[in-house]
Amino acid sequence: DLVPIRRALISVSDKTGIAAFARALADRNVELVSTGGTAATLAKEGLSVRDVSELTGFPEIMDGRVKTLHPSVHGGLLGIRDDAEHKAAMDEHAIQPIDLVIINLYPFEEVRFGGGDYAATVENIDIGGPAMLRAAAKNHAYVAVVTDPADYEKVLAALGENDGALPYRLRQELAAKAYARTAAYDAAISQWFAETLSVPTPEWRAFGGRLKQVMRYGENPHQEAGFYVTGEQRPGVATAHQVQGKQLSYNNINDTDAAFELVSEFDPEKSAAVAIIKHANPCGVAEGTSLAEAYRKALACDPVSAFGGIVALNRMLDAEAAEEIAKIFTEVIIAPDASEEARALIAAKKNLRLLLTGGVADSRQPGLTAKTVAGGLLVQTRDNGTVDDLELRVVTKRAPSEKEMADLRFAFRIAKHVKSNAIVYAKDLATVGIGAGQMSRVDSARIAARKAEDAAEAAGGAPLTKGSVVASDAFFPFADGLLSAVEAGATAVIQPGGSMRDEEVIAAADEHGIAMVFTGMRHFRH
Ligand code: 93A
Repeated sequence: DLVPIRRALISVSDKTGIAAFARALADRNVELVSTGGTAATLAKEGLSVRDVSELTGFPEIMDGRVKTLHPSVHGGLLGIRDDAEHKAAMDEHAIQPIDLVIINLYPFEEVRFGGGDYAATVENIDIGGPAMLRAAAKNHAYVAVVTDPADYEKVLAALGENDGALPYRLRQELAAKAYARTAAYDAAISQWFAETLSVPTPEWRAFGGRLKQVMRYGENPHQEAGFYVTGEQRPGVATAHQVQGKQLSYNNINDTDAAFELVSEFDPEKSAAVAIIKHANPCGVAEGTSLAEAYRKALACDPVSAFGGIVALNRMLDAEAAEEIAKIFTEVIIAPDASEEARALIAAKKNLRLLLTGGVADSRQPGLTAKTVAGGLLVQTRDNGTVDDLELRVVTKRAPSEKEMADLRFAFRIAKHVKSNAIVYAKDLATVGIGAGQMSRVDSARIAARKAEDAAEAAGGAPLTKGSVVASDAFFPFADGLLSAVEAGATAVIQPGGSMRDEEVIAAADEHGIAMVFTGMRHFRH
């Protein structure tokens, strides 16, 4: 099952490590054939390399759009070496067998996510590269295909161990990798079209990202898991730099994402914002003039749940905030950046992971999200609606005061990131009670109020819901949810509106002197 490697075709956009790899092949008397740019790179390194146009007897044309798309190349990749007819065809047309191809593709993802314009993005759709990858992978019985520079060393080691040949098992593994790459590549292209046209793609890039990390386990220890990245350059958990601490777990990644997406709703130029997340739901969020102040306010919402939580910040972590956060057990901190002093403080807590993103995400950015169901995949555009872009309509006799309005906007911003049914009490730009994930809205309202009472009791004060405002992610179907908020002490309400019983709910609000605004936008999150 060994294939001796005599001729290699090299065509790479990412030229990392290619010269050393090619040199090692040349040292094993492997003939090198290459496309224009790659051939030039290798020649500059003093390697003797044949140009692919010499092999095809045809020049590269159309700015390289057609350079390897030729029967001499594809015949050399696809020919079954011990099939009489294939051999006869190869002889008749002077097709030389290619035993090894080393290809990585035009950087479509980099150009796309790097802000390349339409024409540049289209031009970076590689056609010849994927064709060769797929051809070589199909004929893995006779050909080895390498597409990841990380595999160069492995291939050289195998050549060394097998006297210049490559074993079947390795060729199979490399073929699998080649198809994973072309699948992800085409998925990224279709995804780009879908986003450009602002419609979910019919062929979603299902699991089409690149494997970034294999987790010890998934949501539970008996489940296996991996983290795939799409290449989208959105500041967040996938692109962040981890400064310290052990590997993130599956749940950590999920929660860290929820945390950072939430603080990304807050413009760092306007205020410092902190979110503390547990099980993908916030248990405290606040804005402040400093991160430390915002953190203290966020923590006061539900200090019990915050234990072992994930903390996200919208500004550079400073020493004062680092000191505050380090006071209780925290799993992960994610922030755009961290000062030297803050890093040193965090370094003393070995197990605390610190992730730096380089910035906050754009909450208005379009995009797609996906979720699996049995036998399928649900795809939708990202919920990039923000309260800032909505026209809030006062529906009650009393209009909210300026202060109430600020808290209402704040609360609705948070409600978007709380699992439905979501009820969020807020006061002074801090959450004071959050009810999440209940099957009935009135239960969420009661839980939120009770959590506020618990927190107040622990702190020895009056429940913070007194004189608070409340946000609901979807309309109140009945007046009961609203009445429960009134009972807790809320003075103003923000909700989408649109219930058949809106009139009833508005009347109940008026009766209690409550100010209420409708957003016209719902933020379900399941
Ligand atoms: O424009 S292509 O789709 N047409 C081709 O025939 C072709 N052959 C190889 N792109 C093609 N390639 C790609 O060129 C390879 O996948 C590789 O990414 C790149 C290497 O070009 P160069 O060696 O000129 O730098």
